[in-house]
Amino acid sequence: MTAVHETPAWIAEITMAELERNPYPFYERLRKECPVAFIPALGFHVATTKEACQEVGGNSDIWDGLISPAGGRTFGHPNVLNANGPEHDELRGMVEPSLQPAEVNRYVEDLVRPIARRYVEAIEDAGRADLVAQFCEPVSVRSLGDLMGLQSVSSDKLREWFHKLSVSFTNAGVLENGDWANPEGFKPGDEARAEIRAVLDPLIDKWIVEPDDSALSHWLHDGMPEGQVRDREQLYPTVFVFLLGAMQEPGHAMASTIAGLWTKPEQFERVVDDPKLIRRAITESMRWTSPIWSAVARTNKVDTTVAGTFLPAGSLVMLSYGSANHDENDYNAPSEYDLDRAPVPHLAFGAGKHACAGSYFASEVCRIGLEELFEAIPNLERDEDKEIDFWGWGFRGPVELHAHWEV
Ligand code: V55
Repeated sequence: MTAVHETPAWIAEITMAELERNPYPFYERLRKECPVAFIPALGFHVATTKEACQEVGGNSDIWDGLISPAGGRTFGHPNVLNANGPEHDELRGMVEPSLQPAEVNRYVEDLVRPIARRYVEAIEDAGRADLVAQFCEPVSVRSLGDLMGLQSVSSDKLREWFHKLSVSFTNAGVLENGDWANPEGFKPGDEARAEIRAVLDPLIDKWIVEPDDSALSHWLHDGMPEGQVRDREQLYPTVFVFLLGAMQEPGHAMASTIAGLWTKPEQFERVVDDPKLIRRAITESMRWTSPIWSAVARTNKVDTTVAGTFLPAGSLVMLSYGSANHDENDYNAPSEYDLDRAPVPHLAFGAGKHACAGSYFASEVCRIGLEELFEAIPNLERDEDKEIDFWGWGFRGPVELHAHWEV
């Protein structure tokens, strides 16, 4: 793949480390100067405006779903993000039944509320906590873990797995010759995958002969002829997708909602006092700091031009939804968290055929988690002595979130 126009010098100087620390300044400039740009450090194009992301993400006549080379290295194929046509229909049809809103409504209160209560109870008497490690991440992984049938896997193990897979998935940097810039960065993902298989293989063996109501048991059996199950090699790549993004991102979203509200103490107060505002607070946080900031791509089946950039067939264009959600054409002062902004739809759940299958489930996990947290600890306050650092280019959220309260 070659860049068709000259890459401006400043783009050639972008490094992975800078993108991970704070991608916003680069992407602000890209939106203005070159909305679909080839980034040498990544070895592919990025689409950075809302219009370009909608055009590329939403038109499956020209564009196939694709993950980055580092994503493919981490998950293997076939996975639901990378599959297209009938193969995608099959995998999407497999994961969707338990995530349909009507189905989520049937189970989500009974599933998530006790989990959220349990993790609130574990911190409420201490008067202080890192809400990322002690609340947002555990509530996120336990909720999905129990839905999938992974009750026997501890929350800490599920957190470790998504962290390791995430390091590997976003290890996108390449050298000028196309080789990986940091091959060591795939080791954590390789370790996690081996451990996941060792833990899940016996569970799968059991579900084959004793189906139950867990999502993974349904993945094995649903839609298969009597007496047959899906081959586990067809499931594992999509299991890894779930054990990364679906485990990690509701936690990111919850933490970013709290961090966003802390930038406007008056808005924080209003949401704590009126839980009906929690949904809106979450929606604005997904726009403000999109948990899946830049993690899926598309590839074009024919030559095409987007936002003035010619893309020969077979180009890889990363959808920078976290940047699209700061597009100045759609949002005033986009870098500000504002509960009261006009509810212009965001792209945090993507677009088109590959739009997030878990958007409703994820939002409900966040809503119930924050309802329980604010109800039990209404005097929750930011620990002003601790910085709030956001980190991540592929996936983004606060690294830690220190709070204290009177007990
Ligand atoms: C995405 C979603 C994932 C994941 C990696 O960009 C990337 C979407 C739902 O999980 O693991």
